[in-house]
Amino acid sequence: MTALQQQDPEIFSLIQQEEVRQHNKIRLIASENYVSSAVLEATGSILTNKYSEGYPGKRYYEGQQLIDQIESIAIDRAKAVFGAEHVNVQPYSGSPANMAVYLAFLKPGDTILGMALPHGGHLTHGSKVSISGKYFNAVSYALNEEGILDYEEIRNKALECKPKILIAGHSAYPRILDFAKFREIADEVGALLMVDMAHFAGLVAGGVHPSPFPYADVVTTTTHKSLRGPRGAMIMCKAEYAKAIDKAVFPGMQGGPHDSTTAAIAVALKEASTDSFKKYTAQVVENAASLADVLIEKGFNLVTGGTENHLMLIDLSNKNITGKQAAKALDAAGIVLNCNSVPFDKRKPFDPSGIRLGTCAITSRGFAKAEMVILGNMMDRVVNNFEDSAVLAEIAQEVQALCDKFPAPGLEHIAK
Ligand code: DSN
Repeated sequence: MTALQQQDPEIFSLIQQEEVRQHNKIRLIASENYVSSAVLEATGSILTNKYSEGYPGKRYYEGQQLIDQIESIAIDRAKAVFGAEHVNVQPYSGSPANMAVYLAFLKPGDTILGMALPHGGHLTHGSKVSISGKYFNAVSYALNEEGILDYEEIRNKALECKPKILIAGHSAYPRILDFAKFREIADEVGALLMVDMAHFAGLVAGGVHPSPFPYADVVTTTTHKSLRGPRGAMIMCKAEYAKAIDKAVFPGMQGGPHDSTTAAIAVALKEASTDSFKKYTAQVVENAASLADVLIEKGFNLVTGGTENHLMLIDLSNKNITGKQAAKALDAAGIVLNCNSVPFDKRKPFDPSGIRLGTCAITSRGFAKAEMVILGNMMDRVVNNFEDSAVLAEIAQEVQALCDKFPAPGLEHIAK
């Protein structure tokens, strides 16, 4: 018996059931992944016992001999992987990381310009329900009719509102961003360029997506999506902004960093610098393209007509099913993703017209082209039979049989 099993069988059992769920399901939530056992081990280590306000060599509490080394290794590895001049590995997650950037450079009421939430942007890029839209004058740019970024529209908006920060980045945009264009616009209006690469950080690390680093003043990212690390975040910036960023993270936004997360970020970054990670990210993109081909062939309407990264956004308006109905039916069939607004959606965000999916997690467990064909066919069957629980149950069994052949990282002990 493990200590947890003995002391808290209720929580132990729920975690065990979640392990089985993560093994048995095809996980397509575009922001999720499977971390390695090494990342898990660091995340669950005794480093959680330590408090370390401050930065390596400049802490408020003593006993940092080893923590300083861990944080410095994480920083150095991030610099090496991304070619960043300065790195802060302490943000608790992506949202506080973005807030820290605003705190570093803005006063309440200042203007930011980011991608509209219903068009694929993130809550923290200025949505009115987020602090980013309440404390700042948040202006947003939208996509064109085809669901593609229109850089002329971004430029016009920027010339009009003169933002202090121009934000590039997204949660649900299946295309590669033109960072050079964003830089040009930022320079024209005298704005800082912030890139939130949370979704595609792993692809940048693996060299299969253009890097924002030559262009951006500040880059934020979570560490747990395509980068396959623990739940955390980093802010990377040009050296000239290092002081402002560090001061904004601590003491501006946060107290002590989560040292166990910092260690796990270091482990993930070591993994991200390997050839096998490069191959993994190439496969993520290849899998997304293969799955997109199958779905298009089945008559699914992919926003922008396809994908260039790890994710797809599907408008189901032509399929006689809402995003929520599709997501629920797919979940019942063992295929897990989220419903999502599509650009110019006529439905409400909680009950939108689309679904979003990504290939990071399934690629981590070894799915490749053949499995994308099987998966695309299964998704089509679910959508065509979403009210037939017998068909959904049959597909769930097929999903489980497929998953049994592909043990996921960290969950090898569940595989039969
Ligand atoms: N919740 C994340 C996502 O799913 O994209 C973003 O914060």
